[in-house]
Amino acid sequence: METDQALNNDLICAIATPPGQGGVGIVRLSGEGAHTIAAELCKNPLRARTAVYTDFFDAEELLDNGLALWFPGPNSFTGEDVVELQGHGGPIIQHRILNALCQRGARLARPGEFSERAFMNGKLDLAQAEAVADLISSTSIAASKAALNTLKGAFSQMVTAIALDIANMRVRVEAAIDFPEEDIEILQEARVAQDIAKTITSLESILAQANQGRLINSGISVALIGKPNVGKSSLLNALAGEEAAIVTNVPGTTRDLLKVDLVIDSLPIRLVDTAGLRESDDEVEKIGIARAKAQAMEADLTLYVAAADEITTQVNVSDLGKNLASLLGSNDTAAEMPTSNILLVINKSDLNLAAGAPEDVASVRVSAKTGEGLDLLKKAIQESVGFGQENVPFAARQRHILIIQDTLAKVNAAADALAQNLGAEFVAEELFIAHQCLGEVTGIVTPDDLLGKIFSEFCIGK
Ligand SMILES: Nc1nc2c(ncn2[C@@H]2O[C@H](COP(=O)(O)OP(=O)(O)OP(=O)(O)O)[C@@H](O)[C@H]2O)c(=O)[nH]1
Ligand SMILES: [Mg+2]
Repeated sequence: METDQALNNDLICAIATPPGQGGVGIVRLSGEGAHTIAAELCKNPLRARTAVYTDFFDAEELLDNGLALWFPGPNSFTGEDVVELQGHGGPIIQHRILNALCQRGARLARPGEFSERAFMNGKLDLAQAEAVADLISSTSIAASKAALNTLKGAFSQMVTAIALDIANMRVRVEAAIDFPEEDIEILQEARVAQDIAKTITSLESILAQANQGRLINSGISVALIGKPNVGKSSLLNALAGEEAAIVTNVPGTTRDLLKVDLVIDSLPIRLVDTAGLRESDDEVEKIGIARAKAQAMEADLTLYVAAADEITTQVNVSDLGKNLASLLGSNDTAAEMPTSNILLVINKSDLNLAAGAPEDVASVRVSAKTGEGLDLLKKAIQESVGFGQENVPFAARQRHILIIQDTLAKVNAAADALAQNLGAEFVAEELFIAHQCLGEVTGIVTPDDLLGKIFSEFCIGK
């Protein structure tokens, strides 16, 4: 995105309803001249914020009929003049309306351009604009509630309050810079250390909440990994509640990756079944095993599946890491893959009731066949990524988490500089960077290329 484009209010149009057929289809128009062009198409005067029942024409040809709604700027979603033409929901009709608009000077909107304009015109801050996309793509009631809270400003308000605290501290710290001889005393008197400590606590708390907000929003990927025939595909089917994967007693049944999306207590999960890991000369199976290994490295959580009737010795954490590493074919893998992201799943518990779970490894005993232990497994999956059951107050993204982490690091650095009596300017510098950094959540200071990236992930018409 280039700045001149972003600041432009040239006329954009797009179909705002999903593609396909429906009772109603909405074409949205925003920018300078929206009202004039729409009134021309309708051959009818439009009334502000009032639904006008009208025909839609291309010159003399009747295209459709429906409602025209005019929202004069700045009281509109984008802050510009906006018109919605609500006709019949068919792709041909809507494209003809778009065509008629484009012939009169409008251009097709880029993905997310309506939201981008709302942001540029101060109608929404960046976290709120992102929440529009997250609300639309949410996959559970809890996730949609969280995204709506973010859209309504819950997250932004918390961030802004912390930014204000930092700003207040900066004022006091920067005032002390003018008195280099007494700056330490001034900072003490101004209780800066206490306020920095308070800010650190606030940032830690918002970070924990944002992490929940991210999990509920974007979910996690979970890979089923293990030797052939241990029941990985059976587990995928049992968790998904459908026969998605082929199950046979022939080792090496699964070759391709098979991905299933499910939601466990409002945590969206992409579960990936993989080929059983073993030495193989089969060309196809070798490719499948390579893909399985890559998946194990990529996933947020690896379920290492073993069969209860094969478990003879106790496994400990480092053995599990090594075992997996050797299966994955690398001696270094254990180091790269934190054991906290591996969960041992002992399947086929119905076959060997006596096999105990190892005490020193996070593990769950299940039976894909009888369903025993599946609830515990679901809970363990949630716990392993730190997802709580309590209400998630707002939706967040990885981008926000990284920013808050960076801000926290800088405020901690300010606390250290203060504790070591390095002088007010060192404290001021860290607080300055922290302040700038936190502003990126709401977009007070956000590089243009980042904005372009964020909005391009939206769909057209939003
Ligand atoms: N008794 C019992 N048998 C199971 C259980 N889970 C799977 N099986 C059986 O174990 C065999 C292998 O199951 P799969 O789910 O295909 O195993 P897999 O790990 O996907 O195997 P590959 O795709 O070859 O790597 C099948 O005969 C299943 O019926 C279980 O919990 N209990
Ligand atoms: Mg399989």
